[in-house]
Amino acid sequence: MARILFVNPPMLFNSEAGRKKGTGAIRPNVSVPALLILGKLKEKGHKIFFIDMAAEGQMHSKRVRKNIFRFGLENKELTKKIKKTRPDVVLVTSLFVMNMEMVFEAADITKKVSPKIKVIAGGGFASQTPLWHLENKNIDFVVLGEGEGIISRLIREIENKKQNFGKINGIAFKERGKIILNEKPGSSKKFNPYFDYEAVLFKENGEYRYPEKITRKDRLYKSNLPAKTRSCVFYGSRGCPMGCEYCSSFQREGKKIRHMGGKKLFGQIKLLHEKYGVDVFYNQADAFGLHKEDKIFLELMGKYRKKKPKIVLYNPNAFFLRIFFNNGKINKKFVLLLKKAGFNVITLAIDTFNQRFNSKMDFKKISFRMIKNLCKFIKKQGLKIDIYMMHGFPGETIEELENDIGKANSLKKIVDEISTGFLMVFPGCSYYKKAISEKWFTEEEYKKKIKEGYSFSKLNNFFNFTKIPAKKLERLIGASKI
Ligand code: B12
Ligand code: SF4
Repeated sequence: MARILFVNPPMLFNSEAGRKKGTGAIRPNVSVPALLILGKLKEKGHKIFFIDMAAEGQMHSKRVRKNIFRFGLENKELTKKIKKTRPDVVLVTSLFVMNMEMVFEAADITKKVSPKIKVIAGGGFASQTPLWHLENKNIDFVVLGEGEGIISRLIREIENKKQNFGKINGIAFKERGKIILNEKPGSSKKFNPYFDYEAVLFKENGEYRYPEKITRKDRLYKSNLPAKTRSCVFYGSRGCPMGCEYCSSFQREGKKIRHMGGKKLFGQIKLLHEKYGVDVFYNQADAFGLHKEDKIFLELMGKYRKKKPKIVLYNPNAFFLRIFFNNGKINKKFVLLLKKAGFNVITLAIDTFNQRFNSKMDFKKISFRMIKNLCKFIKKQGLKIDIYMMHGFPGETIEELENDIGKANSLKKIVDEISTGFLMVFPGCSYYKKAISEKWFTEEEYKKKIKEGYSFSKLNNFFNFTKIPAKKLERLIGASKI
């Protein structure tokens, strides 16, 4: 059996996007990949270890380049951990394009401690760009797609004297100087996960890794719970049917929602609350609220909270707006169901009021007036609202943006927060494919700009594919925030 260390690397942020040195505002969160992958490996009898460099060192920030700050444990802490745990294999999760460098650093440090340790990268971003990852000489393998189905086969093969990696689907690796890409298998049909909470939630010294004060999105999401309140995630389904052009995850996870079942999901919350003392929970599933099993989960939560009123649920990645409407009317029952289940902030993904760029909503069926009335109804229930907007779509005109911002502004008096982001083109999404094929930029230019701090939260004129001059775009968007 192998000794395996899973690394969640530090995070990089563009300081111009509001995360300045010393703020510690990186919002690390429990790694769902670590829960799933380590769960699988433990089941197979391997000795597992975990380090979350982002969460454990979240208050530690340093400038790495002009505007780029690194949040997380220093590399020497990783070196120490590797020396102490003596792994045969190091797993590094690579979810975000802007963190690519941190993944490479983790691989470099591992090989510095011992070149014999095998380094495997995986995750949404690694799956979209295996070749970029394997360009790093210290990454031996990339797992493509859902890792829990592949990882134990790969580790078994690494442990084998006569290795044949060619037979494992869903990996990319180097062989005699060549990169071999074994197409990923389709996603598993069912979602029946086992999460290893023990390994991920607690540090070696027994301390809880994810106190609520470091995981909350911002002040709006601050509950009135004590500082030591524990937080965790819940993840009940995979897949999203929406197909947004700027999304890099639905291609990977598929459009069909695979749900673990409402009862089972509720069982996770109960276990986390009763066994591990967790009170605050963040949803991480993309399509939460859409599937009938989510309604079953919410009903069960409502009943449970009568006995356990301390529990709070959040969905900081936002609910689809359309699930709040039924046949042209506000689904009041659903709002009340969320309230009873423990939500006190309703995060609404509007993205844009411009139909041209919004495939999630049909504004002929759900008008702006209806959305405004929904917000009023939610507020009447004593809940807070954070609406999420996205700007800077390819081809967007000043009139379109002004219309968008005008509408968002007229909600300002009702809602508590408007979160806005610039459209960022991620490898794997439709816009990226279009950008490469139509030569908006080259892959090399893209990588260079990432290094310079291309970010979701800061306009980069190189990636301004709208019809609006950068300065005007920035000014208009700045004025729309609360
Ligand atoms: C939770 C989440 C976060 C959390 C991350 C917490 C954490 N420690 O993981 C937080 C809040 C920190 C976060 C921040 C951001 N996020 Co985010 N986030 C997500 C979200 C909603 C879920 C990720 C997740 O847990 N998925 C569930 C797991 C099970 O799926 P998975 O990650 O793919 O993992 C599986 C496989 O990929 C693989 N795997 C994963 N890791 C590994 C490792 C190994 C070794 C192996 C073998 C396999 C493996 O196996 C896993 C199990 O099947 C995704 C959307 C999504 N659906 O993925 C966006 C997403 C990852 N985020 C995204 C973005 C853009 C951001 C932010 C920029 C947002 C912002 N405005 O600040 C920041 C970036 C922070 C930074 N600078 O690094 C984008 C990333 C796009 C990209 N290519 O870069 C995504 C894809 C959303 C989207 N649709 O665009 N995010
Ligand atoms: S709704 Fe979210 S997860 Fe679904 S396709 Fe759009 S961006 Fe991706």
